[in-house]
Amino acid sequence: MEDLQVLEQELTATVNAANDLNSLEDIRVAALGKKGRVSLMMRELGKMTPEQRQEFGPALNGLKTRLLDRIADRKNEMEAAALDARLQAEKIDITLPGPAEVQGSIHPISQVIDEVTEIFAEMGFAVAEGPDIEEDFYNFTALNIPAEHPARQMHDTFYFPEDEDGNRKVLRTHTSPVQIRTMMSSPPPHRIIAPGRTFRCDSDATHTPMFHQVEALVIDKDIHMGHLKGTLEAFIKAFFEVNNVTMRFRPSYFPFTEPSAEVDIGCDFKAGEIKIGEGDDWLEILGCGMVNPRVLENVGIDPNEYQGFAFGVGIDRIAMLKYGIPDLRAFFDADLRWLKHYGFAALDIPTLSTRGV
Ligand code: 2U9
Repeated sequence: MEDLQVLEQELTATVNAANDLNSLEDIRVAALGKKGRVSLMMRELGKMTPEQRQEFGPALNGLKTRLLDRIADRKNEMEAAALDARLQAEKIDITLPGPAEVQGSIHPISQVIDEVTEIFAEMGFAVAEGPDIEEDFYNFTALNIPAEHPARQMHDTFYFPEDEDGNRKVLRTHTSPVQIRTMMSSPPPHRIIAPGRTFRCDSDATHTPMFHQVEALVIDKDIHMGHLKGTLEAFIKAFFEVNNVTMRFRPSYFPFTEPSAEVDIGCDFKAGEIKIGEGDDWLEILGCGMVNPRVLENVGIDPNEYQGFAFGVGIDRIAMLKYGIPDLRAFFDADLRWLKHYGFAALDIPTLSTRGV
């Protein structure tokens, strides 16, 4: 019987020296396989006296266990080293631009959101944000749209399944819940815009289930429709980069504003092109109104002390108008050729801040 200590040292050294999985397996078979050196020694145990067996049995078993552990450890070391090497070899710097054929650019909707934000920032408005998945209270009830109100049907809402308390969350149908959250979390005055994604279960040539809005809200003392009109005029002139704009306020109805109006701007349709600002034609551009006193009460603001105005604009629509994009659905196709045509260079500067430079 070989000296077990010497044998263990020898086998361990070969395991340590193995540098690929195949040679490690060969070493295992040569030691512990059917005809391996350790296995053959195990067979010899049968021929020994009980006293010899009592000494060699446990010693041989111990050797076998330690050798198996060492082989498993060596295998793990090799696999970890192989993974490290692969990660090093496959490392890519995602901050570098890709090849020209897959290089993107700023989407027109992002560009328009930046432009609108810039214009309102100049007028002292802060940007407010909120969740896409909303509670019924913020999306409807606080906005004077109680359960069973016909306006809920107007909104073609995407509902989530009922939770254990019987409440159903919704994909927000407008960004108005952001203003409710703002008014409930800090005292007036407020001067905010809420740009973002909105969702309605509607899809045709002029509607997509996900679309973008920007809404504005001003709450202060002695606010009246003159402030609303002046703000809208400044916004439309800056956004469409025109010096004059004619506006027409048509009476309308929204549960959250009273009185409410839809606003048309003067334009000229000539040779398939729209010239915005003046002309004999009218183009519907947004909805607005004075914040309904009931909405103020719902968020704990005294309507005798504070008043406000609000308006909402469809981002996708004004992007199409400003940049001459004919088909709404192209916004969501992720077609790089389309983006090359209509997209904007990275770091392109929104309209307003380039003025006077
Ligand atoms: C609060 C109070 C009032 C926001 C308003 C509109 C009118 C409106 C549409 C424009 C095009 C939606 O994307 S669109 O289809 N919006 O006409 N939005 S008033 O009024 C508010 C909002 C929040 C607390």
